[in-house]
Amino acid sequence: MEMTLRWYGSAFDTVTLRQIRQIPGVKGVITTLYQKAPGELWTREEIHTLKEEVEASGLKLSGIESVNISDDIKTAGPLRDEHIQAYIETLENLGKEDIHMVCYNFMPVFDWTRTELARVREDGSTVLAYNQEAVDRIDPERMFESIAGDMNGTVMPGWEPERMARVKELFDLYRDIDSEKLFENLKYFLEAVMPVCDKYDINMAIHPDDPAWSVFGLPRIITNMENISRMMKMVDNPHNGVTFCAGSYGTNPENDLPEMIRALRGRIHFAHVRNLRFNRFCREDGSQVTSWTGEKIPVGKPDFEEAQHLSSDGSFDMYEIVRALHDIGFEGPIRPDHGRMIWDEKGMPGYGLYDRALGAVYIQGLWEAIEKSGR
Ligand code: CS2
Ligand code: MN
Repeated sequence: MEMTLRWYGSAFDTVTLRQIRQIPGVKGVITTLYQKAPGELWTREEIHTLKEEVEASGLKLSGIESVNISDDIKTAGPLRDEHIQAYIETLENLGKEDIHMVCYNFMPVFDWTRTELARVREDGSTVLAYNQEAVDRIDPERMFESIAGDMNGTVMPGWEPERMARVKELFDLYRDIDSEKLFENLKYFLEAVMPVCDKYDINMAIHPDDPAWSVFGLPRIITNMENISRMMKMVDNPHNGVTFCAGSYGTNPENDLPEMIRALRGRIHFAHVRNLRFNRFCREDGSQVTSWTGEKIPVGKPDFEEAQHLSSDGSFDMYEIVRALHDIGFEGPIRPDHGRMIWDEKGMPGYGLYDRALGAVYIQGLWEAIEKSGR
């Protein structure tokens, strides 16, 4: 594995490359041209400038998160082919700049969904949290307003104010899109980009839907092993792989994360490792769930909050997650995912410096122990 941190670029991030460079063991960043609208072409010069900036700080540009997919591509709208063409040329330009991993997602309207960006925990830190009752109560068109006040002046991925201003229109676009159609549109997109990925050895790494169930009646497809297998089989090419995001698949406690990782050997191109704590969960029929770690989760509409990376603070067994990645010989970029806001930091919720740095070091500690004990 190659330890990295996500960085949004000097114009958007509160964290600097210099700070990232000082986190023990972090060798690279996962970044993006954050100002680009989905569907827009990334020129080779723009990519080159970004890469130079990263390299000047002593870090590697380890991959892109994300080259976002436009709503026209997701819904087979009138600009689909034009946007796919721009995507192909963007991949070509990335390939020419020696960048070989691209994370993206296929979630309709919203990227990840949380109802709180700053839930206060017992230690005074704040975290992102999700409460199903709050989702059921809220008018989806007001979702952005309800959390915007806690963004600390940052622009959060997938929640760009320009897009959110058109949220009603976006919902209309997806009116006739069910999961079958979304799968079809994903297939169309993947088939179109695979040749350029083959040519430049670019790994496409789809990010799961978060939470791993349908929200506001919108279809969500990248949620469990069955659906990932379907996605990989429908365009059967090793460059068509996944971002294994523990915190996103893990929102459904029935997703056995280590087992999924083992089943995905060779197709995980990028890993996001974080922990969360379930406060309540139940299946759609109201029944109780025992999670893959053996935890019997109190029954109720889902409520979870993000936790420290440490196993002891959340519901996941982080040792088992890291061990599974180690066992499949995972060599790609890995990053701590959302961190808590601690030590009075003000930054993008989930993407401050301190707690993610702690996460990066903890994951490396687990990795070293697993490696040495296996010898
Ligand atoms: C999220 C997303 O879990 C995560 O990493 O913060 O913003 C994610 O990066 C995107 O959905 C990937 O395209
Ligand atoms: Mn993630």
